[in-house]
Amino acid sequence: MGAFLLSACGSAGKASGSDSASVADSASVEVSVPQFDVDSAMSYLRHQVELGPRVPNTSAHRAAIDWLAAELRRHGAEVTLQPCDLTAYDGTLLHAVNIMGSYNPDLDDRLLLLAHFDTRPWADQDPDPANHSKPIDGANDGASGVAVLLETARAIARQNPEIGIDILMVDAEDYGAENDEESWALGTKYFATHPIKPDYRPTRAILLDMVGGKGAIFPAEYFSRESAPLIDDAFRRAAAAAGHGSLFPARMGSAVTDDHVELIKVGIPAIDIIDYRDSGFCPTWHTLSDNLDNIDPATLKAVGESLLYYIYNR
Ligand code: AHN
Ligand code: ZN
Repeated sequence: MGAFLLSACGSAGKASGSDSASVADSASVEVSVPQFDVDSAMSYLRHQVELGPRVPNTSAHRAAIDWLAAELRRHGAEVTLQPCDLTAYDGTLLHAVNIMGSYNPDLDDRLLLLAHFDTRPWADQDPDPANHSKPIDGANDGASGVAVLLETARAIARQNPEIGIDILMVDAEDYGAENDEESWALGTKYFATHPIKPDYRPTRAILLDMVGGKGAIFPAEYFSRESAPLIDDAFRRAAAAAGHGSLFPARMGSAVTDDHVELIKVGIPAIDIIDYRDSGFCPTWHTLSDNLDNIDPATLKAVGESLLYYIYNR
């Protein structure tokens, strides 16, 4: 993996004190970016954790599906459900549902934003082996990406970005086996190979994964750079312009098998915004410590503001 360079363009500043921040891009055109309300995002995150672990085939998982579809509808999206029965690596039949909320459904140029909403049934990375068979809260691994996307939906409902946007909550990402790459991202694999509605095809995609951790950092991800260097550059420029450049450094993190890879396999350029440190994934990853105590609202806010800047300055 080679190093890469990019230059953050311009000196865009951000006004405060109103609902919409006024920003000037490099061509000095006034572009209005709606506010990302981190308290609202946190309430979306907390609600998911309060439902209980969103493990496929449980009542908390079914409650999450109903709630996600209702929230997207409440924020004006046209909602499509994609139920699918998926066989996990251990033979378990997972009753999965992908949930998509579409904005400007008639436009052809479509940005797909996705995050998984299911949570891992086993804290198999916990330091205490006694916890390895217990389910995790998934405050970061699952709920954080969903929370940012729901708050993004709320912003889009207030201000139409005039491009096609699909917000996809994918199921059955986290029921995988450590030594089996094909056992992860089952919901997105199904989505990528079975059109959720006739003629549906996004132009590009951004995946959010573990976007609420304390001390998070989001270097570039290998398959993202291979597949979509221009999207990755543009996202990092947007983050810098929104004041969050230090969280999105222009250097390589790691190669991560994640939902975006299933989209890349079918030719959709996609990037993964994922917390990756020198020590690996966020230290709470697949442990019982992936709970509300280890969420930093400032991380959610940085990711949410960067994403909104990207959407409204494309
Ligand atoms: C693997 O562990 C193979 N991929 C990480 C994808 C993931 C799991 N993201 C969140 N949980
Ligand atoms: Zn996980």
